[in-house]
Amino acid sequence: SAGPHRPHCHLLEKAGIMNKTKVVDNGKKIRKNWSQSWTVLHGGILTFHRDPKSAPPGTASKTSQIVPEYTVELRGASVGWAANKSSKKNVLELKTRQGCEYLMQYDTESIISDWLKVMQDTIRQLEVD
Ligand code: I3S
Repeated sequence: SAGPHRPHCHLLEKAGIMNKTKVVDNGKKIRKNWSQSWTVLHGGILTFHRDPKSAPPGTASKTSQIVPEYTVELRGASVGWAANKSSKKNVLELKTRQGCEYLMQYDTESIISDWLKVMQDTIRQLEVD
């Protein structure tokens, strides 16, 4: 089990490419802006990175363009399949305790299902911590 000096070392980690958009910001509905994102789950925090393609031309090297766009605390969050939130297939809806909502999408169902499972497990684990 996790000792006091190694918090969350038991939490699952995962990374991959995902399509995402924020849809609610602190309780306020905002316009969708789908973009591809290098998505990392680490220590109960989900980080969506900026799409390097959206960076202005001439912005240093590709590696330095991997910058966070949204960081999402999974403690107290909820996630599930989104119903009627998008015309796209395989869409997840992630709602944070702070009142933000994100849609996450990927055409390959097994990939998005794995993300759903790992986020649900993480949220459950954070409840008992
Ligand atoms: O839920 P909506 O408003 O139909 O979402 C679509 C729009 O955001 C659209 O952009 P405009 O704001 O320029 O209309 C996007 O291009 C679509 O991708 C959005 O719908 P989907 O079904 O792809 O989530």
